[in-house]
Amino acid sequence: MKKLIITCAVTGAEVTKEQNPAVPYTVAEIASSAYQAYLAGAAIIHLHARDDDGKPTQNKDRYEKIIKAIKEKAEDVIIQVSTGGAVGMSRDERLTPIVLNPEMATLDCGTLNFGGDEIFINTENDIIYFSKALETRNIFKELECFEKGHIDSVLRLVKKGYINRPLHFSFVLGTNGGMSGEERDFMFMKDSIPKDATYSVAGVGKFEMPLARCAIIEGGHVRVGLEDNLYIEKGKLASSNRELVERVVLMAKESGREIASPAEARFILGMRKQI
Ligand code: KMH
Ligand code: ZN
Repeated sequence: MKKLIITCAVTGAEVTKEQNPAVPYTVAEIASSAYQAYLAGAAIIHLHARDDDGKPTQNKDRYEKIIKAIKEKAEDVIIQVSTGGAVGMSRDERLTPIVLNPEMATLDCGTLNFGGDEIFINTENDIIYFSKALETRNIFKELECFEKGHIDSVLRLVKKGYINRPLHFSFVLGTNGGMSGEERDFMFMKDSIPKDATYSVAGVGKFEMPLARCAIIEGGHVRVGLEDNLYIEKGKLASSNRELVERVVLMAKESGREIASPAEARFILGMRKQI
């Protein structure tokens, strides 16, 4: 089996310090949390930016400062900027950080309810617009799919030439409004993508660790982090992103799966031809 690529989603746009004081906001906090996750085994950092008070922002300068601070310590780590941003942001606001030409970025592949009155909007034209923006800059796409219909949309857009290979999916399961995160949901998702595609799974909340285990066993890859889940176990807050990554590394060890370095992750995903 291929080595396991661990992505750490360090802060996101929705979770708060009130929910878990370990959620990083400032440049220094996000960079330090990302570095600790990298030391524990994360090859990819899924990055959102926040203002010092925690408000989500897609501001270019803020991303630039965070990326610089991460790279100062973890030079080879893969930075994956979010183009999802936060609910309510416009297309172009969401795309702002790609002007920094990061190695990787998310491409959200469908609209979904996001709890209460919130809708995370990704129309077909949005997806085409985002895909073109990323491909023009040669930024590697992670195709975020929150339910099976999103995979179907991707495959339709691949056929029409709007999304090009390599196809690397992220199944984000267990959101409030998306597909649930039971093992059968994961199996359905992974069996629905082309054979030459790769995938990572991000289980939200209580689904994080059980789905990480499934992906480890099935040869997929894993995303964990405070963006997706605030707890290390039922009723016990995670002390850091690092602790969540360490838990995955332990599970991988138990299953005999080695952890991919950033260089190995680039090769496995087809971002580079050689390690
Ligand atoms: N914060 C969500 C609205 C992504 O990073 O691309 C979107 C999100 C997905 O987190
Ligand atoms: Zn995100």
